[in-house]
Amino acid sequence: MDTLTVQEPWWKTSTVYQIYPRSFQDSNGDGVGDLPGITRRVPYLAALGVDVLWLSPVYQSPMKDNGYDIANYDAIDPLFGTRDDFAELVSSLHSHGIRLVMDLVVNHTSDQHPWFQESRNPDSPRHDWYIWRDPRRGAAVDTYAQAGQWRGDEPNRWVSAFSGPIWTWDDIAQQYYLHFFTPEQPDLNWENTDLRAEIYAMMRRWLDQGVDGFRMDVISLISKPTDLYDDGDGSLDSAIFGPRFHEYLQEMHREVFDAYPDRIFFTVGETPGATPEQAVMMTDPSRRELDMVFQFEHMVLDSIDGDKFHVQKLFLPDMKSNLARWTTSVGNRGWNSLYLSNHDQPRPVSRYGDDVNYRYESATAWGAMLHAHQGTPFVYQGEELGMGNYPWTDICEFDDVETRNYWRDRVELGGEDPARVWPGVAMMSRDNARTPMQWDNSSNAGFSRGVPWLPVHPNYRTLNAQSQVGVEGSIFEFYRKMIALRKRHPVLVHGDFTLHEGEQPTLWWIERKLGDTTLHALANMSADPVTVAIPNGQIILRNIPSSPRDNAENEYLAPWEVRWILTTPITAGE
Ligand code: TEU
Repeated sequence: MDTLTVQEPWWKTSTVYQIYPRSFQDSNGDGVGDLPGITRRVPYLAALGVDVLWLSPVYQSPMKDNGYDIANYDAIDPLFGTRDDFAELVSSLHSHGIRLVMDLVVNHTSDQHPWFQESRNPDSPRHDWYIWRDPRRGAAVDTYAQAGQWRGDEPNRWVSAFSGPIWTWDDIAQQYYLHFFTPEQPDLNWENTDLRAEIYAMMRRWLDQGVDGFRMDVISLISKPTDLYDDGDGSLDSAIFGPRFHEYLQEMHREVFDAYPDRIFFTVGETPGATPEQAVMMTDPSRRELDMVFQFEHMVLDSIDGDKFHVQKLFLPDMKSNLARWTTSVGNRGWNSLYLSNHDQPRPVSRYGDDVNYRYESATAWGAMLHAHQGTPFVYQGEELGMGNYPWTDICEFDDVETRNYWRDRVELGGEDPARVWPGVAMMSRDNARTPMQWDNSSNAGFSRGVPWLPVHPNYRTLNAQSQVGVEGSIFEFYRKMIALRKRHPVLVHGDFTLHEGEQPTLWWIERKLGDTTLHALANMSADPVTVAIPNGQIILRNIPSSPRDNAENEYLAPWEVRWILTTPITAGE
């Protein structure tokens, strides 16, 4: 093993698994997943071989955005369990060698947080902890747009991430407050020094509980741009990376992580709107900001006109070149995260693969090509089983606030043809990722003995963990093998990256090189065979069994076939 590897922080060789607690495992029959449920499944995570668990929010919350609206940063919501349940989870994870990363949601809180309640009093020292503005002078209070949502004298006409204005009037404060997401998620005012100190202290309290780091929700929005308060239109795209953003991250690093010189933490910032150049600024270790960030460019390649619910089939070369650009430009100067799915995105096997005819092949091909890039891979619960989008039939079935608001704006208020809006909503809704985890073929897929908060996918009788764990040829076993290979082959972690360009559009071919070792990852991302001269070498991962009939083994790739081929001076040319 090269010396580089030895000195590298542990998160470079890690694979992260994300759990959305509501949907993972219910233990008390209330239909919602909980902490004891997760603890029960730690051996499953250990079997998969992941190193880190990222837990979506479990803090006390009115659940207007399923926990991304926090009312008490130090309390576990009773829906999920108790502090003791949390301590038990930490100790079980650690005893299995798995680290725990918490979701840190500090761009905003819930409107039920005591800070916000105090802030509504203009005389309170906490008034300045949120962002309050007077109505626009001279503007009539009316309902000129989107009935019921706008008053007309909002400080400006910026639109929130989940539809409607970013301003909500508060009768007690007699002012508007700012919220980039729902009105129940008021934005914190990071300009306030006392507030920042309070957030850092809260983060240290979690690290003192044994937590190993944070995934930072929409961290790129914490420093508000100076023109945000001007009269005019605008959207969140222009609110990212405000003037004090890097200063705040560096201060957080000093105040929180530097307080523990003997521990190496893991931080990943969720940064919608980031470019590779900004990612390098945030993740260059010498700048002491973050370890890695989630980029979003590759998540919008299939959307039309910047509307996430208006989608077309992905043009694969766009994905290849996007991931290649991020890999080469962030590369070793900073560090990349690698993901195709999370709790906000539809299921990749349905979005990019073929969940009708080639579920196993396409799920494994996408997984293996993603993991062949340079960065830390993230697996979202159920991805390792090939779970797909839910067959929605009616808008009433959705729970997600983003989906419901979009439908309201477009169809109910906007008068658009429901038949035109529906396919994009069904394909892209965040609830596709949030249906319960499919554990076995018992009722409710073994997720809950009560009534699940979202419906279980009807395919659970055949598609479930029980039918895959330990079963050769399953998606789970493929992921397990792939995750283990990262540990054995430093080329996957450190190797230089090249994308073979100008190839057939459905062929994806990546080369990684470290010293004398070359790893070829190549896949046919379609249902039609692809003819290609496949390099000789040791096949360390493949999703199609080789067969005696396969006499043209090295000349073509079967539908959705992926191979990882290792060539060293010894194997080359064999
Ligand atoms: O998401 C932030 C974000 O950018 C969302 O607008 C995201 O793009 C959208 O969900 C995709 O359709 C984070 C969390 O991941 C999300 O679950 C929260 O709802 C949001 O922040 C507010 O906290």
